[in-house]
Amino acid sequence: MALREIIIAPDPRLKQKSKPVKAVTDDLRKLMDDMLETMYAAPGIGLAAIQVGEPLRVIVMDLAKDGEEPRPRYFVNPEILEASDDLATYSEGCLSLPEYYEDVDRPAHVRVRYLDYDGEIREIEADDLLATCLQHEMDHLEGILFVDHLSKLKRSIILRKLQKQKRIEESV
Ligand code: K1U
Ligand code: ZN
Repeated sequence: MALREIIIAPDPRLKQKSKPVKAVTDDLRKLMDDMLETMYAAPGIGLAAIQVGEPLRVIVMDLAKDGEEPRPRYFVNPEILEASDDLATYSEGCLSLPEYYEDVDRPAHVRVRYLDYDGEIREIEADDLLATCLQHEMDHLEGILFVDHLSKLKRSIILRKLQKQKRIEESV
């Protein structure tokens, strides 16, 4: 396994739409292993392949709490089959927008079809943090960041601060 660099916004790579995976191969499993290691190291609870520069429809996630057994989850080519009308609000963060957290409203419940680590078709009924995290990561596959759900003003403040931070880091 290897750590990959996480792309920080603003970056045009994060705005691209990821491509469906044709087959779950050993190379893809290697990417998922690297993504999981990168996510644990960050630390985070989810990661989309585009955040490490791979425009593929692949997500890894682990929502286990501190002290619980790790529970890695892998979602390849995920599709939302159903989304509830009722919404849930969660203070979201993103490893590509480090240190910013903002409330985002999303459907409280979703049913998602995907391929697992072994390429088997699965369906999952998700609510609470799992539903939020899945939708956040699936947004990444469309080139959407959680700040795109905020007002234009809030979004531009956050992205301008991140841009400034990048310039400072590039100059040292
Ligand atoms: O960048 C990402 O997509 C990962 C992101 C996932 C997420 C978090 C919260 C709501 C929706 C989606 C993160 O993991 S941000 C970091 C974070 O939430 C966290 C970090 C350490 C411990 C617990 C949580
Ligand atoms: Zn994110």
